[in-house]
Amino acid sequence: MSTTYQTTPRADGFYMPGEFAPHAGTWMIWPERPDNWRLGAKPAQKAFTAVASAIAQFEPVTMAVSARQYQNARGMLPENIRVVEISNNDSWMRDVGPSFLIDGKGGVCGVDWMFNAWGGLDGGLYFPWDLDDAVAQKVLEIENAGRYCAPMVLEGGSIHVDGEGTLLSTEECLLNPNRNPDLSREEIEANLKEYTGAKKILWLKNGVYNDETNGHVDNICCFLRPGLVALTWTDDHNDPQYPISQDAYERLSSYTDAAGRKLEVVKLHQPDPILITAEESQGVDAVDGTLPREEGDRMAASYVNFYLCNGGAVIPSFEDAHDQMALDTLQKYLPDRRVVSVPAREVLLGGGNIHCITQQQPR
Ligand code: KQY
Repeated sequence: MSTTYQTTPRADGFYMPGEFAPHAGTWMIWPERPDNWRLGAKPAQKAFTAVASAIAQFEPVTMAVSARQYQNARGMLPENIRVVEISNNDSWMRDVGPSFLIDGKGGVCGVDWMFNAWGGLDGGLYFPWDLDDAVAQKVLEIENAGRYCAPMVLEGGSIHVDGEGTLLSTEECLLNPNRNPDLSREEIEANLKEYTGAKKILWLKNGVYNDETNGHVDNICCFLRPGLVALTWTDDHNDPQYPISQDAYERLSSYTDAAGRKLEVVKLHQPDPILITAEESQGVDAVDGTLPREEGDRMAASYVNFYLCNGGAVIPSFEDAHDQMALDTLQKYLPDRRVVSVPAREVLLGGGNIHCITQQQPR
């Protein structure tokens, strides 16, 4: 049973913990739609299996899967991964799942944000999205967790919190008129505070170059712990990512968090530009209303799109010269975790990465 509350999380003493806090487990959704995932999603299913298996070394994983794909997913996934049937439009649990909250006294509940497929009819990535919009409620129902319905459109990948009152986001995404055209910046900030328990919102301007989510923060910057953030970076002044990361670095360096701390910024150098190949482009079904995957298009590849789990961190690798540096840097700043990398090109081809396909449920 899942109760839907008419109050707000803040009023009831709930807040969103940092991803680095202990988890009860991780939720994911199985990929299948052939107009986003090439070759009937077979390579993506293998990649998602590798991500789920990597996380399952550290904590329980649940894979939500459509009825059509249940037997296939059950057969491909290791036995220690729980498979449950949940209808969906695609496989981005970060964005369609609940933002889980805790009260510090053992209580867990979740926020069910409104979802419009990254922009609705104004630049959104597919139509319809009604099944995705219902995923958060179903997850909370399965977990017997209470539900708060937030009165605004928001994808989980557009926010990061430190669990101590600070929330990071980007203006490009959360202030985009294709999300909440009737809300002002002040009203959006007020909702963020009411539904996550944040006390201070730190705005970056843009997300990663060419990110089809309109610049989700989880691809450019995240908390490693309170006071310490990782930022995607490039030393190449001619790269379109350079001014974006430079602006983010300047803002982060000038901000203090909700506890009054200056932020320490760890730069994670991005991989060299990763372009869609002809073969990859041709493997995606062309369907009106879905974003085309064109040969030569640059994908929004970033090592910041990693996932923290109990005692571990699962980071993307791209067969790029910067892979090892990203792993070594994160291992240095996360000494109490085992950092493992998983090949992520097939996830990237669908428009996101490891963080985008996962959702933590706090303990
Ligand atoms: O990166 C994400 N959080 C989601 C990307 C969605 C892409 C849909 N094609």
